[in-house]
Amino acid sequence: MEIQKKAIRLGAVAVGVCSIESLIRTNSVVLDVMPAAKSVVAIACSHSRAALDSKNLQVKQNDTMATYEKVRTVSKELAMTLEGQGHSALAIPPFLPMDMSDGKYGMVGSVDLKKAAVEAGIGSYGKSGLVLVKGFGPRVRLGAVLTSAPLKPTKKRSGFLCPEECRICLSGCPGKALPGEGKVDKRACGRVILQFGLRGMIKFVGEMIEASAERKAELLKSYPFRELWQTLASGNYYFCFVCQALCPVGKNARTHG
Ligand code: B12
Repeated sequence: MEIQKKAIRLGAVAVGVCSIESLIRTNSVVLDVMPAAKSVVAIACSHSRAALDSKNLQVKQNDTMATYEKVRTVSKELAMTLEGQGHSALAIPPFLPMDMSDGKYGMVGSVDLKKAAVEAGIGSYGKSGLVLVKGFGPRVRLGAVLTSAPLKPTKKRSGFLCPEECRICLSGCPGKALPGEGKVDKRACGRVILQFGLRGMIKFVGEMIEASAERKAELLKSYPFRELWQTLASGNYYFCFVCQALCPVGKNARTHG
């Protein structure tokens, strides 16, 4: 309970605890991260609604980086607090760095943070596949701390927050990546989101290798090259936020949804 209060004091908008077994059962944790782990503290930190609603892409990207930073800071602090109490504890990366080896390709986190959030009772899956948190909907970034401390699990939420008839996220998805029922076509989503991430980089470098001297000079001055540079310099590789921004749950105020 103390650790949950601390998470809120540090700025998380939701926190809960689940057992490591609940993640092992569903293959949602890479066990060698911390074989001694007994419990998982799951947290959510909130985006700025105005930033996600803005028409300006850079504002959304900046808010995303700041929210990830918050998740990192809060989860690191919680891990250090638990270690100070004599347990082992570590913070899970909320996005990068990821395992880039063959078979994982940077697409599989060491903990499935959505699953951890749901098991810890922070929220529930929405039709978009994102976890919706009461008062914020999907406008949160998730984090987790693994610890050897035998913490008491919080109650799982049974409610489904999506309005029954709502299809806003499904029909609004620019990549047509959301067929419904929480399913996500990762390839279709990635085509839009990761256009200047690793996927964009591979395409660009491939084109560069094949290009004539004249085309090479053109490519170096092109928009994609500038955007790829910015991805590397800033660490942000997200270029779509539509499913987070459109969701009516938690869109206007903390008291809604
Ligand atoms: C790789 C990745 C992606 C990839 C692949 C997405 C995917 N579904 O795996 C791409 C690039 C496509 C992507 C897109 C986005 N992502 Co992403 N992504 C990740 C990342 C880094 C790893 C995902 C992972 O390892 N999954 C593990 C695999 C096994 O999960 P899975 O294939 O989905 O299978 C699980 C589910 O099916 C689940 N499950 C079980 N029962 C049920 C039932 C239902 C109904 C559902 C839906 C699922 C479910 O159990 C399975 C096994 O655990 C996570 C961070 C993390 N470590 O979790 C963020 C993360 C999932 N992404 C996030 C976000 C916000 C996004 C985007 C909005 C992009 C953006 N602008 O930030 C989009 C959203 C697309 C969408 N509507 O889902 C957030 C989600 C926050 C939230 N509120 O839910 C996370 C948690 C990052 C964070 N730290 O907050 N992402």
